[in-house]
Amino acid sequence: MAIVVAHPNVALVKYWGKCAVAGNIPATPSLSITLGGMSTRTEVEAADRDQLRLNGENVHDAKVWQLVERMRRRWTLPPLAIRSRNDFPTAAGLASSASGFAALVTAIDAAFGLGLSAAERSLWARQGSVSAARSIFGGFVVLDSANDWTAKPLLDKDAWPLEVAVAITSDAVKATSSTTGMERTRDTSPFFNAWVEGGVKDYQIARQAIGERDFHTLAEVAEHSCLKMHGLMLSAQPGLLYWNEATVACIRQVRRLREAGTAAFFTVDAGPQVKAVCAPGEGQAVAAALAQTPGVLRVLVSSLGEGAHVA
Ligand code: 2P0
Repeated sequence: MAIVVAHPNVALVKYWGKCAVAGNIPATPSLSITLGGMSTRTEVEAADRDQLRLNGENVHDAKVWQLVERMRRRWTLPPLAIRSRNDFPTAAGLASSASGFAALVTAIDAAFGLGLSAAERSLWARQGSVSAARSIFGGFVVLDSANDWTAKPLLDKDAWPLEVAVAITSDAVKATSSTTGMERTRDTSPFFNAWVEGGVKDYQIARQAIGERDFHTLAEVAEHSCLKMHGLMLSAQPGLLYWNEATVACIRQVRRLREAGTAAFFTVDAGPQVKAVCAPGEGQAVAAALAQTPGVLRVLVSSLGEGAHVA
């Protein structure tokens, strides 16, 4: 039996699209920050049959059991009881699959003494969900083709303690899953090749900006990566639109704040929530401004968090 806590992450240079090969390999490198203020808590223990409870309900999740079956080809594992709970909305663009698969792999490793390194856990987590490879680590994390597409820590969370205000604009489960949306984008968007080509440059600029603690450059490249990804999504057939009215209002609000001198930039994932990444000490003020924005249900403020770990 093991209990593990993992946190979602938000990509500042986005992953959207897979290589057309087996193994859930992303088409571009990505870079993220792990959010300590939101958590997935997962328990794994041997049972008489496989069972999965998510947020207190019995569910079937094919991706979970595909990953477990893959691990069973490598290790002898008993039937598993998996109980997982998120303290934030599930499948709503807040990276619940990232924290979920990072927690699951870490819990299986701990429960059955597999002795995996963090890099090996990242590789297994990636096979469940690409973004999960990054949630194995805390702080600033990179995922690129080096080391077989396992993620690596880039900078410790305390070395540049950015804050993130997350504006929740809907608790609904998204209409199109990320995996489906990405397949559609790769198959139908005329912009997909340009997206893949540009991703490497964005990634290099962001890495360097983090190394130099250059907030302005990081803000520019992260907003560019985000808006380019959403432009790419819109160019699929049928087009993917994950935003609602409040998403747009929040983006405008963050732009106004930055023009007025607040060190904050926005990013949006495959859902309608807006994450405002803020310089140290700016999170509460940005959260207060986002809370006043029409359509915002509530705002969470998060500092950077640790990688997946036994509780
Ligand atoms: C990211 N997203 O880099 C991007 C930005 C959403 C937008 O990774 O198919 O759940 O399971 O590998 O990792 C969401 O996709 O997709 C995601 P799969 P995943 O954070």
